[in-house]
Amino acid sequence: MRILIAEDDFTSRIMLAGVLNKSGYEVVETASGLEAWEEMQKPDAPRIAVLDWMMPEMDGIEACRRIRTIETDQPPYIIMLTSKDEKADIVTGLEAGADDYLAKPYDPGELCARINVGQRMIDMQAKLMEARNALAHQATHDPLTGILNRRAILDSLTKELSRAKRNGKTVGIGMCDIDHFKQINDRYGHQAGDEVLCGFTGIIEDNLREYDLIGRYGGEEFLIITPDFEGHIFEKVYERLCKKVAESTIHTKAGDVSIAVSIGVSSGTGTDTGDFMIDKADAALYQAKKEGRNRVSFADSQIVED
Ligand code: GH3
Ligand code: MG
Ligand code: MG
Ligand code: MG
Repeated sequence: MRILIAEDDFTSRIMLAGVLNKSGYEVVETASGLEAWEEMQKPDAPRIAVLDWMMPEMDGIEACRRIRTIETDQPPYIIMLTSKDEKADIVTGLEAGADDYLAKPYDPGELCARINVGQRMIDMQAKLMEARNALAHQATHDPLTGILNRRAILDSLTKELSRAKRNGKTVGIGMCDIDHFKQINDRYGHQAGDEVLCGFTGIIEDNLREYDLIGRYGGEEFLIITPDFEGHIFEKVYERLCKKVAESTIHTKAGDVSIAVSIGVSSGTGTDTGDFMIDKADAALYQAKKEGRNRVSFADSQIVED
């Protein structure tokens, strides 16, 4: 763990660095508040800072105030070192954003104990952030396939439509439904069916551009969002995806499985709603199924004309 120290007095700085080095910390030494402020703005800044109160140029309080203006979800733990131990000054230090303070001359053992508290706070903060990120991931992803879930892909569609409104471009969506999927479950078992769903999303992801999106709409139905497309390319993307799925073999524990998919495609601009686009894509999907499956049907035929 790296610790930043800011101490203008040379002897005090050497002593402080010595105590911390001895306790196994890597020390970043600075001799003024300004230097400390510069160090703490770096992307890999230390997570604990021990700031002397009285320093020329910029004191510890001002450095602390500035450090607290940095927008981050990993704020550093700041300990102020002060020879002033009057109540009002302590209040000023804590109000400037310090987490703790220690009066000079300090006892090295106490300093290390307080730094350990800081370390515990930082570890706890990291665990909380990890848990928060895991929850956010769970709330937006499908547990089986790992792709976006229904809510998240619909949110993405709303976002893409508002972007289209700003830039005047078109958003395409493809509602995909695996053909005769029930038969795959019946023939190979439900677990193999699950593997096929994962294999299917893998094939699609491998063939999408990085700014295209796929989400699980429900069961064996998936929604693809293709933003910013010109009409003719737009058609080809979905045709290509449909062909790729039909050509691929998905390996499962129950054996190799071939599948096909039907896709209903619609397009919208910023003035359309997601619901309207999905209704149109659903109708096109129904058409693709009716015409024999393993094909793409377009709701807005004008977009495919060059
Ligand atoms: P169609 O070509 O008309 O789409 O026929 P289909 O058999 O694909 O359609 P149907 O709606 O009759 O069946 C869909 C099946 O998908 C039924 C359901 O058990 C299965 N399914 C839905 N979710 C999952 C899942 O998470 N895992 C597995 N293994 N099967 C699923
Ligand atoms: Mg000083
Ligand atoms: Mg279905
Ligand atoms: Mg189906």
